[in-house]
Amino acid sequence: MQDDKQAIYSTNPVKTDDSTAYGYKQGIIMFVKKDGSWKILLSSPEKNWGVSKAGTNRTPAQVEELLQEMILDSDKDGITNMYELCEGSQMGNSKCVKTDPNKRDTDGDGWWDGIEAEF
Ligand SMILES: [Ca+2]
Ligand SMILES: [Ca+2]
Repeated sequence: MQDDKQAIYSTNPVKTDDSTAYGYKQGIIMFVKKDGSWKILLSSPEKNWGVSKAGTNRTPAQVEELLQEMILDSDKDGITNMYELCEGSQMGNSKCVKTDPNKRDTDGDGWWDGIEAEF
C-alpha cells in the first residue's frame, strides 16, 4: 500500500496461540516521505491481539471469530476497524479519535488514518 506521501507494508496475521491465550500477531511498517526521502514512522513494528483462555467462556470457534473481527482492517490504512470505531481495546480511551473504517483518509488531508494516528 503506497502513494506519493506514505507507504504501509504489513505481513499476513500469524497465529500465536499458546497455553494461556489465543492470539494473532502482525508485522507492520509505515513510511512517510519528508523532504523527498522516505522515513520510517512506526516505532513498534509488531501488533498483537489476544484472548485469554482463562478469561473467556467462548468456544475456540467463537474466539477465532472474535479475533478475526479484532484484526480486520477493511481500508488497509494500518489501523483496525475496532480501533477506528474506538471499540475493543480502545473502548474507554478518551483520546481515541473516531475515523471511518472504510475510508483510508477520513479527513481528506492526504494522510491515511493509520499514519496520522502515529504522528
Ligand atoms: Ca483501517
Ligand atoms: Ca487524513
